[in-house]
Amino acid sequence: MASVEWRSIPTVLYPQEILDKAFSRASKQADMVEDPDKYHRVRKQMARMIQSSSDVISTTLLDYVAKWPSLNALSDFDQALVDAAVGADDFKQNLASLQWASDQVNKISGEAQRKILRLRDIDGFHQARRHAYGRFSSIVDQISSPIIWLGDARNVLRKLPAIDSLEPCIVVAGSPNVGKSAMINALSSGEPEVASYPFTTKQLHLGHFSHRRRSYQMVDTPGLLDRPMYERNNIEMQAIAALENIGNLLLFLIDATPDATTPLEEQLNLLKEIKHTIPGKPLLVVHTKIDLFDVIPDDFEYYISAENGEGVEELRKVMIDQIAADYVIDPLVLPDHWHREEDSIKPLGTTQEVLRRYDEGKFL
Ligand SMILES: Nc1nc2c(ncn2[C@@H]2O[C@H](COP(=O)(O)OP(=O)(O)OP(=O)(O)O)[C@@H](O)[C@H]2O)c(=O)[nH]1
Ligand SMILES: [Mg+2]
Repeated sequence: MASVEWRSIPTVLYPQEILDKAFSRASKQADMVEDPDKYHRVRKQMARMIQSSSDVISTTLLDYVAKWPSLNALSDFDQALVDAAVGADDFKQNLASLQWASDQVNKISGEAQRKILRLRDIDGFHQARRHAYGRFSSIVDQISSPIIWLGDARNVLRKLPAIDSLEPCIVVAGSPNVGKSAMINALSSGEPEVASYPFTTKQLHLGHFSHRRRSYQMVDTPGLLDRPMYERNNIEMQAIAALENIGNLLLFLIDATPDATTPLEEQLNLLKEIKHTIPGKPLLVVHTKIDLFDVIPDDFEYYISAENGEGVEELRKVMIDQIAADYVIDPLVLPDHWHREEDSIKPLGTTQEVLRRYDEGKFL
């Protein structure tokens, strides 16, 4: 399950559309009032129009507030993405103005209803209703820029990658064209998801594979970790911090073929810089496009070809082992390659715990 389902954020109506919806619903409600006495009929109709239009406006606005994810509940990574994409402060403030407007509309509606109770003439009822409508429109007008902002932000947020912060995540870095996307495709079971990053026009590949019931995510970092520090802006730095936060393992890809877009020396400089930017994160250096080599150089520790699949399964195993080694915090949860020695059987916890872990595939 993804931490945020950005795609389920509802469409945001334009301010005028909200008012139209409210007033047309209210007119229908007024038509349904039956009373042979004109005085009582008009009074009921006007009261109902005020009630019904304020209900529509306020529930529409509150529904937006409820359906938009609350920033504080998001993972650090998602918060950084939202901040990079649309600005976290704007996000909070604009949602808060919707809440404010909803409260105002309810307040005006209550006042208008009470006024109608005090009035004694048909003209007065009409006037009270018109006055309330005017005030509703003015409130909705006041939040038209937040509403329009939310509509635009929704279109940006819908394209964000949904990364599950509870599952392991492998961050793939390297200079342009080294084969990051191709590697993710080669390792993924099924079609990788293609999402947009807010800070680059490039597309981001998000791949998955599973192993022993755990889902491993792989994320591309186009335009993010592939250029020198001084060229990066704040937003990108923030995204890097977020990647650092969510990533369990960093893969640095090197294209050492003579035709590589970036000279090898520059790629190695970038590697140095990344080690410096993201210190303390497990990092594997992987040589790509191995099919273009006649002989694999001795100093290539890890290598793959997305073209013919060479090295792909070996790399997968190394990544799983590396992540598992990192995940072992509970001494009772054993790493994947753990095996029992006959003479050193350790206590494994209660039968139930053992069965549960067995069930989770931890002993398989
Ligand atoms: N021969 C060969 N070509 C490859 C291999 N992997 C990628 N390529 C080619 O290298 C080029 C770049 O591959 P991508 O996967 O798009 O590289 P990238 O690092 O994602 O590039 P950017 O996202 O632009 O930074 C493409 O033309 C691929 O076909 C490989 O294993 N062997
Ligand atoms: Mg790519």
